[in-house]
Amino acid sequence: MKPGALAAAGFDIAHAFDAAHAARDFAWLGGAHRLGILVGNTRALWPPFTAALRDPALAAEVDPLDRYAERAIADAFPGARIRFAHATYDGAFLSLQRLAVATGLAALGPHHLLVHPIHGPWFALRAVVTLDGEPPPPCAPIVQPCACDGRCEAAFEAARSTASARAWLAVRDACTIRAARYSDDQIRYHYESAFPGDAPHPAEPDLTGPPDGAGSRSPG
Ligand code: B12
Repeated sequence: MKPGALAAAGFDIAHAFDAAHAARDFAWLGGAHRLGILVGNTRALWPPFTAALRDPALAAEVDPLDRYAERAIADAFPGARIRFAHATYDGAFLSLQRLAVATGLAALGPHHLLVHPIHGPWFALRAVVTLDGEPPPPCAPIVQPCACDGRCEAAFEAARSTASARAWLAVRDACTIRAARYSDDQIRYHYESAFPGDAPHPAEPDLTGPPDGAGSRSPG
């Protein structure tokens, strides 16, 4: 495990948990490894990722951020089992948000975003890694860290009938913990690719179902 390499690549969240304990609720985690690590990022990802994008081969990928995350996380954990947030396993995404809640990384808000005591909703999950090693003691879920007046829920309800990047950004912006807000550049990358166009349109995809992958860059 090379935690320095992980942080240098911009993945500044490495939340260790007891994988054997968590596997009681998340059967897909079951296996020989006892140490689990949820890997994610905050706004710290942006400088190293944009520097890596100077590589034309990476920039030409359909989803450069997913490829970047796969390489950097595999590099940091040689030989470990890595499951990614953007990939499907047996046809389904892994419920990494629920794993983050169960292992005490963050709380789930009514807007379906995880809220971290320091970063608020301004962080992403990229992968869960399981490997040999001594896990920390099991950690209870944390209490909701934000002083929410329900504004995020109202923004979520307003956004879910649209495919508007602005409406979805308003959901995250409604959170009272906002010091770690992404840079404009990072916001543009995530939101304009996830929700192209700013007005609802009948031809736009149904947001209640999972994305079909092609052309939809990894959410962050
Ligand atoms: C599919 C998906 C979507 C779909 C949601 C479809 C749906 N009905 O679930 C769409 C394309 C709409 C979407 C949108 C966004 N997503 Co998204 N998404 C995912 C993904 C890849 C899988 C979610 C999933 O199906 N999990 C499996 C099921 C079994 O888990 P679950 O716990 O039962 O379900 C959870 C979610 O599905 C969610 N949910 C359930 N119903 C709905 C309905 C809607 C409309 C939305 C938005 C979410 C949602 O709530 C559940 C509990 O958390 C995850 C990555 C991951 N592997 O977790 C990212 C993820 C949840 N998304 C994320 C983000 C940031 C976004 C966006 C902001 C996009 C962006 N620009 O970055 C938006 C808006 C989200 C918001 N609430 O404001 C982050 C959340 C980070 C955080 N702090 O919590 C994740 C973890 C990806 C990441 N790299 O970090 N997403």
